Amino acid sequence: MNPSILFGSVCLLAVMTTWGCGGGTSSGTVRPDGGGAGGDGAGGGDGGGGFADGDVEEGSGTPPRFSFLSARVVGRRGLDLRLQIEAEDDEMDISSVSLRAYGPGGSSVLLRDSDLDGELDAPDRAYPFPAVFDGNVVNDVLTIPSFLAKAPNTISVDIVLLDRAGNPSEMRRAEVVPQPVRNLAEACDPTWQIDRCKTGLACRGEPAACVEGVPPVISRVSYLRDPEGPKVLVIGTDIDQDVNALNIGFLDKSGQPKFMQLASDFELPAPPLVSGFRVEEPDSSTGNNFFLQLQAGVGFEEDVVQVSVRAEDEGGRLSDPKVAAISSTPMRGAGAGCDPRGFDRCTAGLVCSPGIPGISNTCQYAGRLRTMACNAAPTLDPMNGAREVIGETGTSSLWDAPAGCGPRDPIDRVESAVMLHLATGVSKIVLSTEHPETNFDTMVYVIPGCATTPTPALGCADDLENTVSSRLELTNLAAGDYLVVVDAWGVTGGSFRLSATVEP
Ligand SMILES: [Ca+2]
Ligand SMILES: [Ca+2]
Ligand SMILES: [Ca+2]
Ligand SMILES: [Ca+2]
Repeated sequence: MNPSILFGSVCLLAVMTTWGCGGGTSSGTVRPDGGGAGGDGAGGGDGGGGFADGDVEEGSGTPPRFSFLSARVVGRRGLDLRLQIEAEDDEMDISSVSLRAYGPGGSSVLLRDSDLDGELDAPDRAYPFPAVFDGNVVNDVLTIPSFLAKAPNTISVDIVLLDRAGNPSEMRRAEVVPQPVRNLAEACDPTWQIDRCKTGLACRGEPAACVEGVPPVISRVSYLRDPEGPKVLVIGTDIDQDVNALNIGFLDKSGQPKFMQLASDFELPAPPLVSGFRVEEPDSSTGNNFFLQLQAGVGFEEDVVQVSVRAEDEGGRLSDPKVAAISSTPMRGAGAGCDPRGFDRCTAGLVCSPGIPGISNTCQYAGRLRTMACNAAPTLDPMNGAREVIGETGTSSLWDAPAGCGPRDPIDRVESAVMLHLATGVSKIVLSTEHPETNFDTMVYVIPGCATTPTPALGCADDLENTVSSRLELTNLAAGDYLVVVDAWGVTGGSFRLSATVEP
């Protein structure tokens, strides 16, 4: 768990993403570090990492072989790192990229906050690389969103490719090519790959040139009661793709500013009373649409009965304010349209599917969706060599972690389903997400069969000491098929590596 902003001793979780990279519920190939709520992905241990010293357990097959590597800065804000990778692998099983970064003078740049205490502490970080092979050759691009937000001094990177068996390639170094910045009226690349416009300018037109930007527009705000504390949901657009902050105002029932104390736990001296706050998200980098979800502490809505929201872009341009009064979440029945971001909810036994914002979603029977998810799930078969799965959380929640597994028993968090096949019984099995590919706060639990109806879990694990990754040990497990759920504790999911180690 990693609460971000604290609100009177209770938690306010903030997540803002663009739809293009997941809408806070799903993820692209590599998801950005979500702002706020458990934002910086943690990856626990170093087992299997390309730079780990000595304890890499090399598996079968042959290692990937580099033929070309380049690195450059791309993106709307010049914060994304684009790696062009050409390599070969005889088994065509390249699965991740392990990376180290260096600043001026060869100084090592810290990339990872392994214990999520807010301080970066580890120099290596691994990213899933779902490479597409042509024969045994890969020529692919891996873009890491917001890489330079955390590591702004990076001028070169060392890369090691890892395959599914854990074989590391030789290390390759690439100098990071900077992204040129264009001024008003200069030609520009609207995809931000070749260059970008100066802060506050947009790239538009035929041929594309840097022009003055326009303010964002907020299309919808809801302020909804919730057992975990009221939620503020905001969606809007900015055709310049440069929203970087949301200003949230607290109002009483007559629409006047309401002053509250925004406090960290036990903070002294007590912070001043404020009638609102600002959520900054300099990391969001793509897409015209933005989405913000905030959650305040239980009871907050008794004092603040309305909120007003204004979006602000990089040029300081403000949207018109939009006000929402506290209300109950609208409920939808089977087959009805729904919004997967939480503007409404499906009634009991139904799930808003497919859970992808911006397209048509409807309330569907959860049992049917669970069967489909089990059928589509990758399989761990540790007796037959399938000892790990690298995956990403999906777009909806079909299972919840059992009560007591993690703090505050979050529900409706996005997850990934993995089937575990045991040909024979085992005296012990260890399921772990403690790997560098894991970049969100995981909870891991095991349920017999596919669990299409509520079924007690055989065990659940949340955080290991000093990391938010999970390690679940089960003993005396009979032969059969089990469902392993890699669920998110926080409101954002991400990518993970799940390993299974068995003792017969
Ligand atoms: Ca290989
Ligand atoms: Ca704008
Ligand atoms: Ca879930
Ligand atoms: Ca956890």
